[in-house]
Amino acid sequence: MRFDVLTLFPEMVRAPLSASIIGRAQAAGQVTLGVHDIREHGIGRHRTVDDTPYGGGSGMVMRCDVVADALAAVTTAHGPGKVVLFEPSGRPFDQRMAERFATEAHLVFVCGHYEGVDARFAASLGDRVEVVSIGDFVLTGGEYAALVVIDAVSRLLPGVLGNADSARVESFAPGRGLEFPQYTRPRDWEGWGVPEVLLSGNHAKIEAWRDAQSEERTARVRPDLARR
Ligand code: J9Q
Repeated sequence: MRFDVLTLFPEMVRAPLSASIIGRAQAAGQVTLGVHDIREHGIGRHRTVDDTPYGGGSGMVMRCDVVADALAAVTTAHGPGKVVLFEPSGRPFDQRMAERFATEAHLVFVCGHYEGVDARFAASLGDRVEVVSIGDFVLTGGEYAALVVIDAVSRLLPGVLGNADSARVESFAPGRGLEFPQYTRPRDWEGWGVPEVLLSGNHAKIEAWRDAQSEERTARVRPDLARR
């Protein structure tokens, strides 16, 4: 799968994705990442990428012509792809969206900064763009959102997770609550033991205990998930 990221801060995106499992997926050719500096398409000697909002107000708005030129350069070089624009006003990202994105061959992420991108950019793309938010909080820009989505999508691709990383049944699968608590050695740590049932070797009892723990945790921490 190919990911292209359009950003004003390429170094924020490249380095984190070269580490760990996604780094290994790139080295193995399962994931190809292109990172592109929007400023290369900026206007004039100062490579201007933003301007003050029509109608007034605080902050700066990214110019639609600049962002559209940056996108055109990527699609000319690498073919069209589904465009994902990160904005606080987007549709909320979740595991179902990750699964849908994982069926695409090519995703192009556009990371807005300042007070976002001129609305005509998304409007001009129609069905080719999805405006996405990763949660109800304010970021300085879309770069961390792109990292979150690339991680969540990449680990769903065939072969990206090794056995040790395990694609086991997980939280956020439809109808599933939160994970049960996990323990490993040492068996006693500064007076903290491990629940006796996990040492019992009785797998039916262990499964029942884990199910009860998941249910209790989901009801307490995520009543919104418990209800569905
Ligand atoms: C671009 N706050 O916030 C939550 N999901 C995405 C965002 C975001 C932001 C600012 C700029 C994306």
